[in-house]
Amino acid sequence: FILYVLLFKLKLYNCDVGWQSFQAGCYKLLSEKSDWNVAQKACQKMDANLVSIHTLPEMEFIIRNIKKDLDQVWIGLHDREMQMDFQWTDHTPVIFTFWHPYEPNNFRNTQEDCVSIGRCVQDARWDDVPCNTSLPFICKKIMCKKSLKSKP
Ligand SMILES: [Ca+2]
Ligand SMILES: [Ca+2]
Repeated sequence: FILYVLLFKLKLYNCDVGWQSFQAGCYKLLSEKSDWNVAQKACQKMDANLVSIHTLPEMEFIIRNIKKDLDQVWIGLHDREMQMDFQWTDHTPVIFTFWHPYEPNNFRNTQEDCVSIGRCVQDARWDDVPCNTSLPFICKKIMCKKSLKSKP
């Protein structure tokens, strides 16, 4: 029990106010609609990146606690460099995907190079959409100890 309290305190200690924690990550929804590039830059200003997602529990956490009932939000996945070679903006490896069955599709041969969590509330799967679409977005940063957080 003491260990649990300790872990709980550490969690509170490690995520900044306004960020929600899950495992080693801190997550924040930015509800102001932005194109994908602006969204990524806004995350970087907060020492974060657009969210990367690596497990189903992480995906479920994001749907339940961060995305909630929003129609569609940006995540950090993109194939801007090579078509259908998707990468995360935080440079973590792509080990998990949650595509809608018909995605990614570069719909009607339009360039869809940025990835959102889908329109359907029931089926919050991933869809590639044009990067200039305006959507709310989710930033993520990895927890680190306060002492490591200060900038040079
Ligand atoms: Ca594409
Ligand atoms: Ca698509």
